[in-house]
Amino acid sequence: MPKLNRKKSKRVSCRQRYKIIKKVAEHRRKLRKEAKKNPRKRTPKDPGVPNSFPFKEEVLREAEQRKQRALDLKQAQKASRLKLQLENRGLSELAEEANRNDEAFEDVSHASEENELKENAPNFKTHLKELKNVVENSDIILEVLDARDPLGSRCPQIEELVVNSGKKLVLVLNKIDLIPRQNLNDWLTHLRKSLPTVAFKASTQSQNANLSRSKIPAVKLNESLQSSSPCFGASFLMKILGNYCRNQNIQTFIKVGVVGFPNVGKSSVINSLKRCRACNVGSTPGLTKTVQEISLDKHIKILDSPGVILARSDSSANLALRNAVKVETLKDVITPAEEIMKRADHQKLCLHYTIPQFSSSEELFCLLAKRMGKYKKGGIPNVEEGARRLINDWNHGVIKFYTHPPEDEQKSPYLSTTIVSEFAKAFDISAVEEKMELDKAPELFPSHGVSCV
Ligand SMILES: Nc1nc2c(ncn2[C@@H]2O[C@H](COP(=O)(O)OP(=O)(O)OP(=O)(O)O)[C@@H](O)[C@H]2O)c(=O)[nH]1
Ligand SMILES: [Mg+2]
Repeated sequence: MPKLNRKKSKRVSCRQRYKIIKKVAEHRRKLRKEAKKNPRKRTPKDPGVPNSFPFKEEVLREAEQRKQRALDLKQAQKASRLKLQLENRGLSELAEEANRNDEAFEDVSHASEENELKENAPNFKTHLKELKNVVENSDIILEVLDARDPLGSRCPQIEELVVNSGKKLVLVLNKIDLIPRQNLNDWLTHLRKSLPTVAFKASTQSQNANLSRSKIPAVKLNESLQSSSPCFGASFLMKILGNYCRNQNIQTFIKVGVVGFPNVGKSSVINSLKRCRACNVGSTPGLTKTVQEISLDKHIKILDSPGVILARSDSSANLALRNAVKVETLKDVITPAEEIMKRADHQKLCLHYTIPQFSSSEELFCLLAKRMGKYKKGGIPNVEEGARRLINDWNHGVIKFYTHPPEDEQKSPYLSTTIVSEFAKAFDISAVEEKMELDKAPELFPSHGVSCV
């Protein structure tokens, strides 16, 4: 009779056995390798005081007192750190206040949009901390703005913090190769009323060293130079930093922090000043994740910082148009793409993509999807892909756009006339400006592009 409840044999095939042995060996090798990389220091065991020691009690009492003293010191340090934190709450308080103000105006319907923003900026807190460190540790702050939308990429919260902490602020109008000359002149006149402003075109060369720098002032850029990759405006910026060192009689060195929205070209500006690829650069927003210190010369050290968006009231569509969030992470690509379509010249779009005339945004996205061969199941054109293409082209400067300075001047409350004149004096900007011959510069930029309001 066959035996019931017969136990299953534990015998396995040789192949299986060797496989397990190999896996175990591999796992142990990996552990050993990791242990070698981060060796854990073993604290030697306290042997204690031997009983035969004549002054055992005194030694023990002394050790106890030492322990208590160390504990007291630690507590005092913690208390002073807390006090300092409360005093220096500056930026975080401003950010919180901005958040509170935003919440007052927020609608329930904005809840999903907020979630999307949070998903797009998962490192907001760490980046904010890094930014605060940069502001605290620098003597001068360079706020990099995108010349296509300078007001949109300006951050009043950071500016207020910089001005209140007694640091000097300079605006760097970057990517001037993407806007017409007249528009650049208008913006420079507008921005220079409040803060020292430098027109800049960062180098877009891909080599690692010897990035070329043009001696021609940035405002004299002409059409043939527009598409070239060297940087413009670096000599002017270095000159006004040098002026600051001279005027303040700096014997050692100054630290210059570079701040701004994501993707405005902060790292590119630093690379152009250093004339090598010192910082990582790319068209993806949020590429720089930590602060990086670079020595420009023996008198100037420059700090690169991650881009932070403090104005939480900005809709995700607006941020997408400023290339401040990754397009791939956007849940709703249709709204920003519709905004682009509203602002763009329809005929230029048709010519650029070689598509027929369209009457609605959906038709345009459909045509673009068909052009790219992006279809969903059942041969339906993928409109989201079409919209995404439009946003990407907008952000990469393929679809040209620029904004105009506002006609009525809105004064920033933190920029008093004394501060403005103090900044101008510290950088002695007018002396350098004269040489730039802003008014005499030839107007060679074509007024191409689509104006956006
Ligand atoms: N046309 C043009 N493109 C520029 C200029 N400056 C920077 N760029 C481009 O803008 C993109 C972003 O440059 P980054 O220097 O990485 O910008 P960032 O501000 O450091 O960005 P995050 O580190 O993400 O905050 C890159 O693709 C650059 O090539 C410029 O003056 N003109
Ligand atoms: Mg960067």
